[in-house]
Amino acid sequence: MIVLDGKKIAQEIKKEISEEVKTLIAQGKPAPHLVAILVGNDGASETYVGHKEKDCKEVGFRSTVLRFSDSVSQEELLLEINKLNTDSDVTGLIVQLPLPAHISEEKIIESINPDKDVDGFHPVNVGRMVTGLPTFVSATPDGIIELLKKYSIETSGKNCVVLGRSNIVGRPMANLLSQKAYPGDCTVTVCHSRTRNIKEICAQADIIIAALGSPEFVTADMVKEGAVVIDVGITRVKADNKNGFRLTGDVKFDEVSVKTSYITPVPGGVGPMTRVALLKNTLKAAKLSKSQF
Ligand code: L34
Repeated sequence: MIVLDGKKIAQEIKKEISEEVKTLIAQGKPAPHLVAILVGNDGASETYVGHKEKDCKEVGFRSTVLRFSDSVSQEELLLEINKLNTDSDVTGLIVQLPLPAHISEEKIIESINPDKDVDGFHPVNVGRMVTGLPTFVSATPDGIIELLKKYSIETSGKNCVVLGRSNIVGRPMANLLSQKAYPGDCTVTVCHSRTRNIKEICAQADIIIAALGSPEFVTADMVKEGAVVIDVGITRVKADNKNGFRLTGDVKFDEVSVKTSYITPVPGGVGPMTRVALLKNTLKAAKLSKSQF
């Protein structure tokens, strides 16, 4: 069994990105600038955005976090996004999810300029991804693809089971793995809350991508000997330590890992790869941006 070291791979890719940033700057171009909108005080979102800020600094990007209280109106957010959409000093723009219930995530995502949508959530970019056109692929699926590639994991003709059908992970992941590409060329099954015989379906899988947000859902009896298991879940579960919680994946790591050929840990697996995929998209946006060239 090999533990896929997302943290290490992300570090290597960050080094490559920082070299590219140095080249841009040597050419007299501005450093890429990522703006993140953060609404409310969700502890996990604070942590993730904090990490993203630090990552930007590490590779030489500029970054700005715009904070709003959870009582902010949808109109106010839309106005801010409109300003950023046309601000030539802003390369990439993300709105950290989830948003408070009174704000429509769809409306917010649709309002982002697709050329700055480095999360790859805008329908234009999702459509381009689905049809196999160059685009910003959403960060978590892109990070997983990169991880499979770095470890040269065979995917062609494999049975892949994706657990979860969210717009930001399950659906794009299923689509990418079914595309004619490497990594890809899989036969993909998407399971969700209404799926029957989920255990039996998982037990047939060569590759399992667990993205339900349900702690330790995947148990050893659901996993075939030699399977590849990618754990996207990262739930804060109450614990008796200084934080008051521990991070728990969607996979029962101890009992599942011994059956697998490759498995991602939580933390240190998919999370750091998600963040580095965002950096790659922001660099791509900078290179494509007309206003900066
Ligand atoms: N708009 N919203 C938008 N874009 C995204 O790409 C995200 N996502 C998801 C939640 N909402 C979003 C993230 O950024 C999940 N996510 C994310 C980002 C980073 C990490 C995990 C999830 C991460 O850094 N994980 C670390 C541990 C972090 C910790 O200490 O809590 C890890 O090693 O897994």
